[in-house]
Amino acid sequence: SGRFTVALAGNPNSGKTSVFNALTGSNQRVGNWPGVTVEKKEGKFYKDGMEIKIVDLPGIYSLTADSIDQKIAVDFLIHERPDLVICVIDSSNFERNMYLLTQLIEMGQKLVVALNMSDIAEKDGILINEKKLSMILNCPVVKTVAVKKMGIEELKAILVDELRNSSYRRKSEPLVTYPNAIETSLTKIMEKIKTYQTKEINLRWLSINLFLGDMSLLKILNLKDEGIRREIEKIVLQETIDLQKSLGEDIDILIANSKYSKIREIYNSVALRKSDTKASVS
Ligand code: BGO
Repeated sequence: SGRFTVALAGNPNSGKTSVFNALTGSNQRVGNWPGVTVEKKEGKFYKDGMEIKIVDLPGIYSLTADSIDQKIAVDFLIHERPDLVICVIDSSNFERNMYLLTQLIEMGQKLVVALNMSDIAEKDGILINEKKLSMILNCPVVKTVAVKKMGIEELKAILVDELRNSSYRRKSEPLVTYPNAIETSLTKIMEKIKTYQTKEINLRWLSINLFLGDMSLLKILNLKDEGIRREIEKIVLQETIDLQKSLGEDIDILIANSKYSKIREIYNSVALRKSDTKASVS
């Protein structure tokens, strides 16, 4: 029993609103995110003596802070620390949608993945092995067709299980690794900032995003004074310049490339295309 907060994340058009409606029914209220005119929807459902509040995050492609919607989502995850995040994936656009998911994993969020639009994916001849995907991502994965309310009861049951007592333990090795030079710089920054760590902020995720240029994230750390903040900023900037010089490419491109190559590798190992089976038969 108890009360829990679950955030609903996903790309625009992934079917997030449909999942939200299917989970919460008429038990919803609409307001605004603090300080902005972006709509905030909350709803809840009850199951097995638990009250599960669902907070619908804005539809986003990424967790970097370069749009208001993305900043709202990141701020909520950092400061409100939901008990769990549902990541809604449009299965018919798996690789594109997986980008946000890799960031949520990197951030260390406790996750349940809803492979939505699985009817469209299957019509397109794409069959995703959700058991295998679950093993790779180390979190539950459930297929849904939100408009038809398919998979929603299963999703609710999984949420209850996960909130009670997750059988998934976060792996210590990261899902996505970056070129060696970047990893070395990340380690250096993590060493530098770890004494100022607050809350359960994931230092690797934080360091990656400092390299992506979001210095405002330093606010999360418990820095003693302005001098330390400036010192860290200086180190990050110097490392960034050195990396770009030695790798000959912008660091944000290299980081995105590593994520996409991991996503492609995952997709190739979990997705069966109907044309593949035809090809192997003939
Ligand atoms: C329209 N399967 C299928 N086939 N469609 C789905 C599924 C699913 O699993 N889930 C959602 N949809 P949102 P975001 C529409 O609105 O929930 C559909 O942005 C239409 N509208 O019904 O809004 C869903 O919140 C006219 O479709 O997504 C919606 O993430 C013609 O996907 C769309 C056809 O879902 C986006 C569809 C006037």
